[in-house]
Amino acid sequence: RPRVFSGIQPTAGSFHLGNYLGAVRQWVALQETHDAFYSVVDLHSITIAKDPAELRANTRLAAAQLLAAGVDPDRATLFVQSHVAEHTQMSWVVECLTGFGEASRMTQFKDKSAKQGNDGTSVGLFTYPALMVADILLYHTNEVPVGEDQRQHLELTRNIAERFNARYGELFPVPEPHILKETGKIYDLQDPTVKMSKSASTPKGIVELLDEPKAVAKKIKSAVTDTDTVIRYAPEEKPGVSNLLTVYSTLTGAGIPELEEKYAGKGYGALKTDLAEVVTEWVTPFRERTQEYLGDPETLDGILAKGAEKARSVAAETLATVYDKVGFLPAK
Ligand code: AQP
Repeated sequence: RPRVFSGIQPTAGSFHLGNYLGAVRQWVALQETHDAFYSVVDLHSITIAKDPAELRANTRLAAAQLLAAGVDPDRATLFVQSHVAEHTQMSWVVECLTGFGEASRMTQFKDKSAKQGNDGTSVGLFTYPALMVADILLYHTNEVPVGEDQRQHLELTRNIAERFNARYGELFPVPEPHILKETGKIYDLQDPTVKMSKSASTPKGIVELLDEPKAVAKKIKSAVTDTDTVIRYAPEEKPGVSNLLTVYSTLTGAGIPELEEKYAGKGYGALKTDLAEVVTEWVTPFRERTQEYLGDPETLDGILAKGAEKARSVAAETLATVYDKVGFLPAK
């Protein structure tokens, strides 16, 4: 079976609709056909200062949400990144294979560091993509299900895999991004020209999956559309309506043409009211399942311990091979 690896930061507290439709939904689908490794990437989340107690709680919360979304620990290996020390060890090797200029060109770093200023930007934010490359390579990953915003980091991963293979001898498959055209970028409800994002969206622009269902419905109903009234999928011309149609279509399985036909001659109000119901019906059981997992931390921690053990066994073998190829003297 081909391998997939992906990660999600525990930073968020609640996942948002973009995380789910862009990434986590694909994780659930791919565990059926692939050997899947999914991680709550807590190491990644401290590039920006975090309250320790909150980080710990949010790590469990992220794992609970993944399980509630359908990640099945019998099918996929679910683990916390910091439980597998090989990630940081591999990361150093990747850093030494990455050019300073190459890392400086990462747009996510440029955007985030511009916002935080030089003194507010940690070196960890700069080396974040190297850690992500390490995450992926450790599992000999073939495919990486992520949102569009991760494409550049995936491109870097491919380059590093090739560079390692060329310098030290063939070891890593060159991983492919698994980014869906339809849902790779879910847009902010208030500004449908930018992605829905934890750090940049306003509270009205982002649907948090653990929000009160009523609050979710209200946000959908007040989504920004346009001054026209026609319900048509046209991302360039009508980004707001198109974004709503994407969410509607993905959550219900109805095709976009089918939805365009259903709402022909009806106003945006009808579309929003129905979509609010669709999303509410999805988030309500999701919230309940998340609470159930959180209510049983022993079971949750047990799943994560088992996942870490499995991940560690694969990662340790890869790291040993990497260390050997790089030329480190084995410890006796
Ligand atoms: N708007 C989005 N549309 C589609 N996919 C998205 N992803 C994030 N936003 C969208 C994908 O979700 C996965 C997890 O991302 P993360 O670990 O970076 O989580 P986050 O911090 O909650 O994501 P944000 O909102 O994007 O945070 P900011 O903007 O603050 O960095 C990834 O696969 C990502 O592509």
